[in-house]
Amino acid sequence: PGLGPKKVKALFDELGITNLDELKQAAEAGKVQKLSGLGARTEKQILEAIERQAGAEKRFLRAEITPVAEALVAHLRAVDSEARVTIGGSYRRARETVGDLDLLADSADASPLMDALVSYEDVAQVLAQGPTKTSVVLRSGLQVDLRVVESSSYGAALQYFTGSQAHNIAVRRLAQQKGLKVNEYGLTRDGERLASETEESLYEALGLPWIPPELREDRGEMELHAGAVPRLVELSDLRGDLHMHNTATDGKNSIREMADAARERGFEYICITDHSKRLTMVRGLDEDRLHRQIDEIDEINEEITGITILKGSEVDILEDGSLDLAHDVLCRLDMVIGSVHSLFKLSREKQTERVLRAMDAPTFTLLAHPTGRLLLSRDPYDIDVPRVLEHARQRGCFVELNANPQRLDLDDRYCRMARDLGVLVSIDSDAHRTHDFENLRYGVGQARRAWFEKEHVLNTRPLAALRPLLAATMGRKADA
Ligand code: DGT
Ligand code: CA
Ligand code: CA
Ligand code: ZN
Repeated sequence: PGLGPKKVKALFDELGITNLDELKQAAEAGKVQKLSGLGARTEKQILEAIERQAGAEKRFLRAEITPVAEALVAHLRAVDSEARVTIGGSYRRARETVGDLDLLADSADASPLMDALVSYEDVAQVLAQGPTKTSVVLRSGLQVDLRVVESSSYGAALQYFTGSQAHNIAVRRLAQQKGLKVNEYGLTRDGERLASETEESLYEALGLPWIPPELREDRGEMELHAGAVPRLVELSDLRGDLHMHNTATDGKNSIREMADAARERGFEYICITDHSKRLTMVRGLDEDRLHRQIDEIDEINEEITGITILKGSEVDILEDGSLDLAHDVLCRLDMVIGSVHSLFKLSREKQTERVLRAMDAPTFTLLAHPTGRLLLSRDPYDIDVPRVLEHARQRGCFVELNANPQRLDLDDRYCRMARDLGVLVSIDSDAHRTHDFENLRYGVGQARRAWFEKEHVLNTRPLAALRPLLAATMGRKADA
């Protein structure tokens, strides 16, 4: 901002600057202020603007800031035990990444809460402190805004600061159609307050049921009638986990340790799915080792109680769409996961054909992390997901919502598409250690954003109902 064509020309002609990085370096070296017509003030403004942009673009994985956010809320609650403290914004909507944290509290006296925030040990910088809003930056670079409102407008403020902006715009449009006005203080008609204390009252006054935060994206939630709001899937609905590793390849815990930890979480089953031989770096299993692992799991199942270990494999999908392991060993498994771990740069056509062909293998059960994205670091590979989902429907196999917080793949939009097609989605931890079962909560958050109810998720099925579904993908009837 503030750089007109003349200044831009001077920067280009005299310093050869063509991008932001070069501009930043030149400004930091004091070269910009020496140009005619620019000066020290402009240089300072340039540096500030670059810093703002860098800050504005930085986002955080939800999983990475969850412990931070929870600790901060606990800290504020300890200061004012009467106050309600809620995290709004994208965090409350369970978005996979979060730009900043929007905290909301109600209290007659805001200052103890504001003081507690600015003096919090993790705060690196105080941007603003006031009676209604305080903003700080934590050491990680995460910005936190705290707003304190009166109890009487808590619901309206929570609704407003939960967003999303698109949802709020739709809410405002609906209010206007009804001759009402809505803002963070409440819903009014001709200046008279109709609703503000709770979110429920606000939505009700608009003729809407309470809308779960995960749905507030202007993706159809404004058309929901009372009674039609989905009963969104919950973490406690999961009966098992179908994708995990162990010490045989790149996992850190043994099969037995994984089973014990899963049983402690109340799971009825897990499926062991180690990598296949093409992944030499992680000592992927070849046919011989997989045969032996199958025997080993049979033995462990004889010994343990309270949980069933299913036998699986995460088989690499090779370039031509064939699977990395021979048919006869795959036939001994309860399920086969297919994964793309190589050749991310194939053309859209080739990548799509590759995956469709893999799904046609007679033993194919579940497509893992279908787009290969790594949040904040790697884009998805180019693949026609709607075609893949339609193929899954025809083939009668399943797709994964990989709950590793860096993946969350399929994403919420594609999950919604799978749901609408009737393709069941498996929410899996892809655990490499027992602690990774924690991933599942982030997967469930993403699933809720896709309007998933329990029935849309494969691994909410009890084992007895799961077995025939898995068996059918492998062309056989369930074992008795
Ligand atoms: P983020 O932080 O980028 O992950 O996403 P949000 O959704 O948390 O966005 P943020 O922090 O800018 O604002 C929090 C909520 O406050 C947002 O979801 C809706 C509401 N809000 C903020 N600014 C505006 C605005 O200018 N217009 C409207 N309608 N709503 C706003
Ligand atoms: Ca935010
Ligand atoms: Ca914010
Ligand atoms: Zn895996």
